[in-house]
Amino acid sequence: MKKELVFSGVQPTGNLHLGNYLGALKNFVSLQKAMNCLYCVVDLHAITTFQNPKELNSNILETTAGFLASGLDPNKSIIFNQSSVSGHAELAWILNCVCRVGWLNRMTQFKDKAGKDKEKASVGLYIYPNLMAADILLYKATHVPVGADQKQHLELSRDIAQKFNNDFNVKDFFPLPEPLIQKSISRVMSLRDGTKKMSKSEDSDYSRINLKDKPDEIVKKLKRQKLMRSRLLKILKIMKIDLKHIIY
Ligand code: ATP
Ligand code: LTN
Repeated sequence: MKKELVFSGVQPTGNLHLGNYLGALKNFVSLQKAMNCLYCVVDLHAITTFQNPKELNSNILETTAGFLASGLDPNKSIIFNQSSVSGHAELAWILNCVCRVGWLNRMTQFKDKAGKDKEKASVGLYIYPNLMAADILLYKATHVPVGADQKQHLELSRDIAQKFNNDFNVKDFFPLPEPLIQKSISRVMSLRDGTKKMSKSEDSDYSRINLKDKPDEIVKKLKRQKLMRSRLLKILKIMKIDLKHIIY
């Protein structure tokens, strides 16, 4: 029988927000009850865009604290930092040689993050999805809880696993990992621009609700939000906030 194992990662790029919680962390917590789970703070992914070394160190600790505060239990799940296991970078190199350039060229996250001047993006940002595939395949993980924005990367991980198994004639060596994406809330949108997802690295702190925000800060942000009414109502319902608190 196939051994089931859950793996997921979160980048230490800033404050954890409502999107991270509803899209990923909430699911991490429920999965740890029934399955073996590995949850990783992916610092090697974070450095694909510039990180101040001191801030990165503190963000690694903050993200880990956010994991625990959300309900991850170190007695049930393995929680660790990516760069402490050299196998992630080693397998990523091998997978760089399996993945095709054409596959990476289709990745929409690279296009969004690299912006207009792609020539100036780091090579790391371009091959970021191969490191993500390495994270998962290193442990032969079978299930990967993520937000909807990571679906394309997960499909690429499956393609890489399949090509490796075929090229080296090792059927089933790497299991094809299954994405676990929440049905009800898989993508929480930015409070400032309803066409973009809420994200840690967006400049304006008014674009997101951080898990550490105090109630009055949350109300202040919600009063300034630019979401469609239906999206706003959905967020308010989850947060158990009455509409009257945010309408003047
Ligand atoms: P960054 O802005 O630095 O890219 P991020 O906020 O997008 O960071 P990640 O660390 O890339 O967060 O993602 C961690 C997990 O949270 C992933 O599973 C991702 O799919 C999920 N996630 C991130 N943003 C959202 C969102 N707005 N809605 C739902 N899920 C999200
Ligand atoms: N790319 C993911 C973070 C990530 C990840 C992983 C998620 C890195 N490695 C392995 C699931 C499995 C993101 O959320 N930006």
